Amino acid sequence: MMGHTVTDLVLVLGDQLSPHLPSLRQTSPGDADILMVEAISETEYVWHHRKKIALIFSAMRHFAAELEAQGRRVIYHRLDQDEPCTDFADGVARALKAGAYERLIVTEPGEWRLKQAFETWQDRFNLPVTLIEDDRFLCSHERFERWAEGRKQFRMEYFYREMRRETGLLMEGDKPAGGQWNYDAENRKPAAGNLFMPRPFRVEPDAITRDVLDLVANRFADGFGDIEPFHFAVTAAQAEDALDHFIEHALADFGTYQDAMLKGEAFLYHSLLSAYMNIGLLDPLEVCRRVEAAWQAGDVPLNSAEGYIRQIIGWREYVRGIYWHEGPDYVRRNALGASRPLPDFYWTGKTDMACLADAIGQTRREAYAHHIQRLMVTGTFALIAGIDPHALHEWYLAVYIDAFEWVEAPNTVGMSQFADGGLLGSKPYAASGAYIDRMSDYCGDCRYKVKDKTGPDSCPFNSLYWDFLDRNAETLRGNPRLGPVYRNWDRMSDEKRQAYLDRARDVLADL
Ligand code: FAD
Ligand code: DLZ
Ligand code: SF4
Repeated sequence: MMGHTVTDLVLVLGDQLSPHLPSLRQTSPGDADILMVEAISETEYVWHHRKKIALIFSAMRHFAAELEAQGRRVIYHRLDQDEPCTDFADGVARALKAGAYERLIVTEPGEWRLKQAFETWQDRFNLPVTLIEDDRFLCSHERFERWAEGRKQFRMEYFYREMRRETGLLMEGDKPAGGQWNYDAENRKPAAGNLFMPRPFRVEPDAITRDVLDLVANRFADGFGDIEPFHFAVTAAQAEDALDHFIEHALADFGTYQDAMLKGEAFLYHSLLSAYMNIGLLDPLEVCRRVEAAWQAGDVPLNSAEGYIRQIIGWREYVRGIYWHEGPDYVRRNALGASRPLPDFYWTGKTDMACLADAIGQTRREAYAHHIQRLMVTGTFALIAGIDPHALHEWYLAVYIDAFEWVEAPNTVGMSQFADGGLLGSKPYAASGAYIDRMSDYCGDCRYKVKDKTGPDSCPFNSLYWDFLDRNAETLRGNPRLGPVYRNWDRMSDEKRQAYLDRARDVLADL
């Protein structure tokens, strides 16, 4: 009989479910076993939405079955087995006890927390541990460092143009298609409800998903968010169908209504593809090529195709670069010294502010809110109310289906809360209620009055906005983009300024 020739153990994480994962490409069934672990530690590092746990477990189980069908041997630890693994190291230790592996291979994880832990394993397990760079991104660490070198401020737009040139997406020779790099000026229209609004893509749960839903319901009985209905894609083939659905039904209007919000409409013209790209079911560059092809075929306008592609090869790659460039302490930054605890209504959705109640309510139900709800409703409120950015970071990391630290943290700590002091954005996304009123239909039914500035029923955003600027004047007054705003504040009468500050004090006391 032939001896056992398997020498490598490949650990595959719950957001690495791609057949083209470098650690899978670089090993073959004959010489490597795969290890996948539903780990207690991973379900507990934040209070994850139950749909997020269910998506990851179901997608992991489906992926393991696909690997097995390709002839791979998969050691798979379930959370509902007799003695579940406490963490990844526990899973590795068990595998090393059972098999004589000579090397452990992992594609680098998406978080500093795990990267730092994995770097101790070589000594801990007395075995060579190879961390391979994750090449499912367009911009390697080295490429981002080259871009970042010598820049005092990072601006997405310049990074994005380089990614356009390097991928050739929407390029005509060395010129951007249509003559402009960015069509955002066309992308700020409010939406109105209509019967033809696209319905989100849905998959019926199969037996594997049903098992996982039962596990999550039992084990996380007090967990955050609704488990059912559960209609996410859990395989690459289903995620492909979700992409087709988006391109056919929503992409054409994506650009125009990108910033719009409508009561009771959680999804509008958004793609709902972030989670699939983040866990590996869809390849981001493939997604962009499909979007470009839809534009080339004349099916969708340029402002939508460009707007969509920019989010992926621009924002998504840019925030990832910043996350790794800035280091593990990035999530602790607090440039504005904000320290108020996160209000309970971020978890319960119970608030009279209609915009927040809607965004948080749908977050509880769907584990989803689109970008403008995250940035300009939950994000702006926390910013102007002075909420501790780390607490808010943990909230975003928990509640969204697509949340992994490499993408969530720069969006929260940097873009939304300005807690990195303006590294990522040129000014804080502070706004009064007027912005939400312009971009949504929330204010009409709200208990608060968006046109009332300082009265007892005035929209809380109105007074918190000025209170925020006043509170942070020392840090923000010198910001060139805020100069006109501070001049407005200075021109107000003392009584008016005091009325804003008094109303803000009452609003904050009520939190
Ligand atoms: P669409 O509106 O259809 O956009 C298309 C794609 O572009 C998305 O799928 C996503 O891959 C990418 N994208 C768009 N905006 C961004 C962005 N700012 N950064 C990175 N990628 C982007 N996105 C996550 O994937 N995970 C997160 O944990 C996350 N946390 C966020 C926290 C805050 C405070 C904010 C303001 C934004 C956050 N985002 C996050 C970015 C963005 O809100 C989501 O990517 C988007 O809402 C996902 O829904 P969608 O797939 O329907 O996106
Ligand atoms: C988010 C998550 C959860 C809830 N559970 C698991 C798990 O049990 N096993 C696993 O391999 N991955 C899980 N994940 C995803 C990891 O937390 C993710 O790989 C890291 O956060 C790195 O991005
Ligand atoms: Fe939100 Fe203010 Fe409008 Fe109410 S009035 S929905 S609190 S912006």
